[in-house]
Order: sequence, then structure tokens, then C-alpha cells
Amino acid sequence: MKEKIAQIAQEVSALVAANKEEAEALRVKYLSKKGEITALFNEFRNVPAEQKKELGLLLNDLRNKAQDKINSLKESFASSDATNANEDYTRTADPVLLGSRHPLSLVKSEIIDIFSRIGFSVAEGPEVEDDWHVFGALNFSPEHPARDMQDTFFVEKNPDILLRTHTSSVQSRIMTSQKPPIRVLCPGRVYRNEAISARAHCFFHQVEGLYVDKNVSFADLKQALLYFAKEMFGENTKIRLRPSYFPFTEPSAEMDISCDICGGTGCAFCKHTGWVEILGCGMVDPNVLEACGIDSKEYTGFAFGMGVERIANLKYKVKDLRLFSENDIRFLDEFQSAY
Ligand code: 2NL
Repeated sequence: MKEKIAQIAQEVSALVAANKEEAEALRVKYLSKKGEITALFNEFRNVPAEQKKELGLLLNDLRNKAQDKINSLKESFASSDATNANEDYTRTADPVLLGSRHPLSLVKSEIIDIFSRIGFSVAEGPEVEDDWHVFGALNFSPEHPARDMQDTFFVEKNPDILLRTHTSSVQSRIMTSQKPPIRVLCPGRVYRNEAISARAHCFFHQVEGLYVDKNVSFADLKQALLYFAKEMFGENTKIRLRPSYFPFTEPSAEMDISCDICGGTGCAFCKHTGWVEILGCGMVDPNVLEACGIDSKEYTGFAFGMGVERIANLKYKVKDLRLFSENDIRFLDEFQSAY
């Protein structure tokens, strides 16, 4: 038996294989149930007791050497497989896909950037509001149609708790809790009970601005909004104000900018008027100041509100409002940006 062990040990130390399959065949030849080394272990049961110690050591040593040798043959093929067949180290790495900011978020940031350069700070508030902050403080009469179930979402049929229909509720909170001067921008999502279509949605986004101080005039309003229009739509942009009505401002106006598609000469986009509407504005109604505890003899203010979707439509020519809330990757992918 000793000779047999020595002979196999020699064979094992000289083993070679050309591939994984040959290495596996060697494992079967020596180490499997019917392998030559396993056969020696079976014979070992019958050797006389006085030889057991010596032969046992030799046999164990042989098995360990064979296992190590065959494993190392197998490993050499595993690594050469990967290098040769699957890995090409000159190949460009898989690209990392970057997300992009949502267009409404981009436009909101740009509006905030522009007004922050003329001293406006930013405030946010709750979307679920009470009647007083949304309507009561803002000079809406008790029978104003906006207070109707048809226009406003109420929470659990409670007529006092509702989803805000404009972000002015944030300004009424600020006016009741802070003293002028107040110069604040309120961006946020608002809700209206509307059927969803290409031109209307049950939620949209607003940025409203409010400036309350001594001697704030309509001329200040015009200058601030002209500055905004030029920054947002280009140096050559012109503005015009048309009289309008809002419950919370008096006088009130709607602001148009010169159509940047046709340059003011008239096209389908501006309905051949040369102008497109972008926001509403006015002088804060003294009733609103008083309702919020601000002395309307000492202070005046201007305010404005714009739909972020509307500005995004003008900037990016998005025709269907629903694209802004569908999260279609093909649409969102078009808005890679530094903001
Ligand atoms: C529009 C018009 C407007 C305001 C919003 C406002 C807020 C307070 C007081 C007075 Cl607390 N006014 N906000 C004023 C005029 C117009 O929004 O068309 N928004 C999309």
C-alpha cells in the first residue's frame, strides 16, 4: 500500500489539464466515490493496527495534496475564462443615467431666483387650509362662487377645511404674524374642482408675491414686474397692464408680455394680438391689510400671482397641461438643466 501511495503521489504532483473539463475528469479519477484515492481509504480499513498510524498520515497527506492540486487547476481555468471571453478592459463603462429636474420645478426656481435678486424671500404653508386664511382674510364675500363646492375641494364635507385654491393663504398667515416691511414670495401647489383637460387640471402650481411697506405704489409694482418679465423672457420683452378684478386687490390688473414667438407682429400663439397674458396683480385691498391686523393708513402693498404651468408653457411651448403630471420619461428627459 505504501508503494501505491507513493506512486499516486507522484502522479498527482505531475498532473496537468488543458481545460476545466479535464480538471474535473482528474477529480473523478482520484477523489470521487470510485476514485483511486478513495479506493485506498477503503483498503485502509483492513490494514493491521500497527501500520494504521503511518499509513493514515500518508493517505491523508495524499488526499489533501490531490485536492489542492485539482482545485488550483480548476481555478486557473475559471479566471482565464473571465479574462479571455467576457471581459474587455478597453470597453467604455456603462453610462450612468442622470435624472433631470421637473420643468415646473425648473421654472419655479427661476422665478424665485429673479425675485430674490430684488429682495424677496420665500415662504411656504399648508395645502390643507381653513376658510379664513384662503377666503375670509382676503376679502372674498360670503357668497363668492369660489367658496362653492363646485369650485373648491372641501375635506370631509367640512365647510371650514379645504384644499387651498391659491397660495395667498400663505401671505395671509404672514401678514397676521409679522410686521411690515414684508417682501415675500409664496410658491406652491393649489387645487380647484375642475374637470381635467389639456387646458385645465384639478391641481396646478402658483408663485405669488407680496410687498407691504410704507409708500409702496403702483409704479413699484410695474417696475418689479417689468424687471421680472425681462429677466424671464429676455431684455427686449415689453409689458402691458389691463384693468381686471380680484377680490384681494384694488385696483387689479392682468399683465401681458409681448409675444416672443412672433416678436409682437401677431401669430396663432398670441391669437394675432402680439401679446400673451402671464399674471394677475394689483394693490393689496385695504380690507385685506386690516383683516390681517395691518394699519392700511400707514401701509400699502402690491401683490401678484402667476401660474407656474402658464410660464412653463410659454418658455417650453408645452401644449397639453397633462404632460406636467403624467411623468412620462420621454417628456421629462427633455429638461436637462444646470438648475
Ligand atoms: C392670478 C392672480 C393674484 C394676488 C394674486 C394677493 C395676495 C394677497 C393680497 C393680495 Cl395676501 N393679493 N395675491 C393678487 C393679484 C393676483 O393672482 O391670476 N394668479 C394665477
